[in-house]
Amino acid sequence: MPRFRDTELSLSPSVPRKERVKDPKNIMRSVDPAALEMLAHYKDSGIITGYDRYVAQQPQCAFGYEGVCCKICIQGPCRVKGMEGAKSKGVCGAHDYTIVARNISRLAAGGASAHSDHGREIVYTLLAAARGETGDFKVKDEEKLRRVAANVGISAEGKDVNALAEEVALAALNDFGNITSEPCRWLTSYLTDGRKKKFEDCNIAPTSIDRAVVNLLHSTHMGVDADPVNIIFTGLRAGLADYTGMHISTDISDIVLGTPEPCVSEANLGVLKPKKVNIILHGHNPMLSQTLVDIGPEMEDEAKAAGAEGIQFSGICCTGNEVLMRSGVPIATNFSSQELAIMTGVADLMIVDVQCIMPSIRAVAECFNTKIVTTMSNSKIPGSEHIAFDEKHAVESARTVIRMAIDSFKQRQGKEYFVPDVKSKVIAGFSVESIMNLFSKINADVPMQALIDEIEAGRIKGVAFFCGCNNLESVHDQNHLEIVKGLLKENVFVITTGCSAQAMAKAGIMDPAHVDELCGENLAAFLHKLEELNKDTLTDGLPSAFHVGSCVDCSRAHDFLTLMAKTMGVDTPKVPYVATAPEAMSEKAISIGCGFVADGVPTHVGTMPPIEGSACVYDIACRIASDVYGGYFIFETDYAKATEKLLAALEYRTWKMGVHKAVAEKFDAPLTQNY
Ligand code: MSK
Repeated sequence: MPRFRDTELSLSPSVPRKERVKDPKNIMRSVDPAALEMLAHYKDSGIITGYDRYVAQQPQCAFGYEGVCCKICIQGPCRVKGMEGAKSKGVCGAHDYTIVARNISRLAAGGASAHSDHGREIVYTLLAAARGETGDFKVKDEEKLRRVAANVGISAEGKDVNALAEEVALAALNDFGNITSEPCRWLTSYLTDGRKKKFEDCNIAPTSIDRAVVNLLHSTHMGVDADPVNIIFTGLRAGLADYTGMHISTDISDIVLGTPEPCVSEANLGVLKPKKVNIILHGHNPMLSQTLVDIGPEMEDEAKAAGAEGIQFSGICCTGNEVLMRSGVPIATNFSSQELAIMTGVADLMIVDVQCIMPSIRAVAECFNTKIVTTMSNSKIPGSEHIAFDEKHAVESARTVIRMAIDSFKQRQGKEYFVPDVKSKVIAGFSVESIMNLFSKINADVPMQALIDEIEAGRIKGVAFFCGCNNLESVHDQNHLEIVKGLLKENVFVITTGCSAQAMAKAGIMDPAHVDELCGENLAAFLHKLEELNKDTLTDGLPSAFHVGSCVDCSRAHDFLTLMAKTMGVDTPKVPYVATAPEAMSEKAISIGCGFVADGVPTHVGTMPPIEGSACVYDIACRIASDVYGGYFIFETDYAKATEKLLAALEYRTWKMGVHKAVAEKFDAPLTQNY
């Protein structure tokens, strides 16, 4: 057992920068068999995808890659060389550490604004529903509304459902623009006491989401904060603003659309049906897409009258995850391969909302018979059609979109298509509530104790949370799949969101049939026991990895951690829990990572953010963060090494917890809270 924290955990990635550049001639840019079939089929077609554009960008600028290119004022861009020491500075005199810290923290601000603005849109929908301004949405999960109200300290007494919903919506909006010095309610209501104190002591608890982002942009403006520790910790505050925005999104989405329960579905391009009207739902905000799915059945006859066998919805990225979790809509694919879904030739219409939508889809769609429809005022693509989402006319807009898709289906007839016959069975829909329902069959009073007992007995090594994107820099899906396989074999309980979950879904990791082959003996036994005890509600068994939702549902992963900590009677940095973003790509991945580090979690990132240009900032992220918050970053691009590092982090925590417990028992003393 590790007696001291392995210092290798926080050292530089095992693969040097030079070797991370992919061989442009190697077309094996994915491990997804459907993606590979598509790329091979269209090899000589001249159609350009993200896989080609990544190669065309090589070699990428090393200054930008390492984060030492400063464009914050217009004297720049300034490029500095950290290895040359203090003599290499920007025009204003900024060192490498100031430049790298500012650049990376600004990425966290971008991520926090994306997640939280998404949350704000959802809150306005609840507010409109509560005030009777729309008949298209209502409170679907009243129990969740009451639970959320209680969590954030709103009394439900004597209030009807709409009055309570209005109060919850207004309280959530207050977290965006609170003018007092009180920290955000959707943050502090969900933390351990230890975390609350830590964030207060370190002054990183945001008082409002908008202010945290504005404050970060101000402090990283030219000539303001030059101290890398201060800048990075301001970035962590943005990470906590991101946490707040994600939590609001998840809570309010559950209230309006329903809290997910286990469901059966499928994933990969084989879910597209040539003889049906195929509508692909892509982006992150689920409101209009869920409306489409809900009214789909009543539009089936119109589709059939047009000669189709019906309507087939499928999803990409996190809108796809949202409709999978609540309605079992199949996943077409994930981020890197979004253009390939259009290239099947059977996608009649792709409706997009916000985030992770490659602008290139419109150009690819021109080669096929696919209509691209944008829906949000802040997210338009030149040349595509726009139908503005408005919570008061959602059903009307959804009908219009479906009719456009039916028209597109008619025009597609007789045209060539190519749909790889590749798909996997998926069991998804695991909210924290639904996982606790499963666990409650083992321990009705304290459901989480069921998992803690397995960990404390050494049968399960801990929990790994997989999240984040694809990154065209890496081999599509490979890091996700290799790391999860490594951890499952070592009996680690896995929960996952985002494109990571979609990579696993496509690869069959969410098919219960593969549990015995993928999981270590102890983990498989635990899953089978849960299946047996829940067989009255689980029709198709349990998967090896639990899909807990979309990007904003990383809040569910925070809640899972907090619940573990509270059940164990410790603060989060003592919990055997790790997070990984094996193919991180977006600014949101950075803000999510900052939130997990602040929440005391060893957080692996499998693609390099622009941080290597400053040894000082690298050290703050990997070591100083650990000393202060208990959580830290692990940057490692090699999946085998990353697996080892994640396991080492779990083993260290389990070992330390065992020692502390033994001491507490021996001396009949309270369990130490040190970590
Ligand atoms: S969609 S943020 S590529 S997970 Fe949420 Fe996937 Fe990352 Fe977008």
